[in-house]
Amino acid sequence: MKIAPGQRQQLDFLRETLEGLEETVDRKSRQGFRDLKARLDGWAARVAVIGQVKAGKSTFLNAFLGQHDFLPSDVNPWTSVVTNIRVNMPEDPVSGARFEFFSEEDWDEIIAGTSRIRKLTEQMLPGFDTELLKKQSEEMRDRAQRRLGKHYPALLGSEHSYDFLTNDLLKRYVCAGPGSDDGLERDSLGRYAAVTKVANAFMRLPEFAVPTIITDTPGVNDPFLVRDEFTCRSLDKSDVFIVVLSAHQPLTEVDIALIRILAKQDNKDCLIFVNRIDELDDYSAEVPRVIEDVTKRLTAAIPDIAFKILAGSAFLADLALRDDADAREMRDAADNAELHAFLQATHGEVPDDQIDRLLLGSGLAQVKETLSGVIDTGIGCSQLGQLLEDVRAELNGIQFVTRRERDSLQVQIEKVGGNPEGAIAELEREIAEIRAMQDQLEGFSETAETEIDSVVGKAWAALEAGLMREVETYVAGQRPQFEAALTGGERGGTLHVELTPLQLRLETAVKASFARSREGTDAALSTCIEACRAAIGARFDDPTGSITLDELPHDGFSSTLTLAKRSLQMEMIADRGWAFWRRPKVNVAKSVDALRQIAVEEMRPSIEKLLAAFNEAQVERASAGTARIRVMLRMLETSVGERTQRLRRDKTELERVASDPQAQLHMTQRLQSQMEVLERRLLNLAVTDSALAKPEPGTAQAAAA
Ligand SMILES: Nc1nc2c(ncn2[C@@H]2O[C@H](COP(=O)(O)OP(=O)(O)OP(=O)(O)O)[C@@H](O)[C@H]2O)c(=O)[nH]1
Ligand SMILES: [Mg+2]
Repeated sequence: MKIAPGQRQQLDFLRETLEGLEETVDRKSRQGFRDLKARLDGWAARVAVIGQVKAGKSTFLNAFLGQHDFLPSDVNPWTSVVTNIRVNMPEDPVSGARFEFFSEEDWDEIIAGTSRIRKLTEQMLPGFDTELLKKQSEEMRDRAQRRLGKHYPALLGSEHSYDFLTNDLLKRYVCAGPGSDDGLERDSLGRYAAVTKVANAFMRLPEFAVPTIITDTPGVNDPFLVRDEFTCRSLDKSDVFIVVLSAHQPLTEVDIALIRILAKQDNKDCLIFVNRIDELDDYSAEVPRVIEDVTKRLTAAIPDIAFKILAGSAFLADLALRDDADAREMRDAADNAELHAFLQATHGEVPDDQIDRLLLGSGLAQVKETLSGVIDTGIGCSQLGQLLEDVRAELNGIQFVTRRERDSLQVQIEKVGGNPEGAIAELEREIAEIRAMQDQLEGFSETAETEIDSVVGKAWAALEAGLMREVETYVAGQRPQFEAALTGGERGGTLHVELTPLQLRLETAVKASFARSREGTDAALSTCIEACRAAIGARFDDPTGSITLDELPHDGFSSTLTLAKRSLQMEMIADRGWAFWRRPKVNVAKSVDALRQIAVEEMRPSIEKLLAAFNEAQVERASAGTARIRVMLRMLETSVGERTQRLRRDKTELERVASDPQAQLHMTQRLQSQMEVLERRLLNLAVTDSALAKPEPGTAQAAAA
């Protein structure tokens, strides 16, 4: 089957349209369409595979790509580096890989981010998580230095590229595991894993109809917190998530928290794959029960989203791909009565061929079909829809300019035999008027930009204060817990403070802030557009009708970046007086105060990242909006500039021909042939415009129709 054929049609349609437009328009108008084509060439469906350690993510992806043993998947070593498999990206090499290494700044960020709270941690919280993070990142750097010796400094911040990629080569960069430090060949396993930030593998697979970037991630509860950090960052870039769960241990609290955050992000789709069903005892009976259980728990935890839940076994799919002798034996073992009963119960058939039975049982085809639908009707639609809007805006701008050109030619033809001086004076007056209008429009646009800058700046500052306030309030609210722990008879010891409710409150605060910022930005933008339209209205046919604020990026905002911590651990601070024989008492006020400091310090890096992401989103929306306004102004500028030039030329021409009937005739003929060129161009543009207005195959409208 083909994955995302609908979006293929849409991509082809857009590319053909852009190429056609590039040919139709004159040289100076081409750049706009070239830029849009570059955007189109960079587009990819982005799919991330996530899940707990050893759920079978890498095995699943290998089966998905139809390449047994491509991504390292075994008990040891484990995946420790985010790996992007870039399929059918037009600008990429057809095979090979590029590995990007950590830079000095990346290390500093990880280590310095924790040193600020080191003292606090040592004083009050032995064994606190962030200490572990720091320790791990230092260990990781040391290990890298030890293993790489004199090559280490040269590697930092650089990258390695290969024309061909083998499984062993990939292992060197993306695997970690016990034994990857010492006792192994220098060249082997995980040699570069500690310094690799991200791995990119390039391939062409005909099964994928559109460019797709598939990301394999380290398990989310990877013992390496540093890696968790990078996994979270890479997730923000994906549009579809495939959460791989293990059938015999489905849906932990961590899974639910993760799915909740992912599913709540705008325009993101979340597909659940319950893997390893072959390990269940009686899977024809167990699989429906597991699916029901997962569905029930997800519906309870996240009631407003209907999840796509599928079950299968990456292992069975992998077996079907292999052709070694071991595999043959394993296939025979897996192809048992249980599998047959399962196939009969779920699919109503047991295929004759063994490979077909294994593949059907693996559930892979269903995942492909579901993913294909998700790309075709979900992300693909919305992102390419946005691009289509921008193509139309550019096209309408050019139509407008061309029409003006034609009209002015028309006027010229009429005036060649008339009164040149009067005509010139009239045209000059018109130029002055247009210039005044342009100044006015510039003014509107500047006002809007200033206003937006202020909205964005204020939103950021208010959110920062708001989030810190939430943390403080939350901690203050923990006092009863401390007191309850006391009356419960506890003396000293450790208290665990759940952060999920705090996260929820932070999320609500961020959402509300974003909504306010968006409202302010949108209001400034639409006021500007309306003012511009009113100013243009009287003098021109409105060239800006196609410009709207539809489909701007980031209608809302939420981020995976709040994931970093799930609970805080707090040592109760004891009051030890001189009477050391008494049992120590917990000092509630001091403990709450200590918790407050810890929480503030601990949450700060996450909050800073959240703020940065928030800011990026609001700035992106604002920039996209102001870019549309600039397109609008550019439409006018181009036409006005050309017109002014032409009028000057005309003046000289008119003076020359006024007294020479032969020259008059020549000029009229020349102008008429220019007119014909423009008329033809306008006709072509109109045809493209109406094609763009129709719902194309693969779009949401077409799917609905
Ligand atoms: N029986 C069975 N084993 C599986 C299945 N999927 C994966 N495995 C095995 O589980 C082990 C771990 O699989 P991986 O693909 O490395 O798991 P992962 O999720 O990528 O693990 P990390 O990268 O460490 O997070 C391997 O030995 C696989 O062969 C399955 O469907 N059934
Ligand atoms: Mg893996």
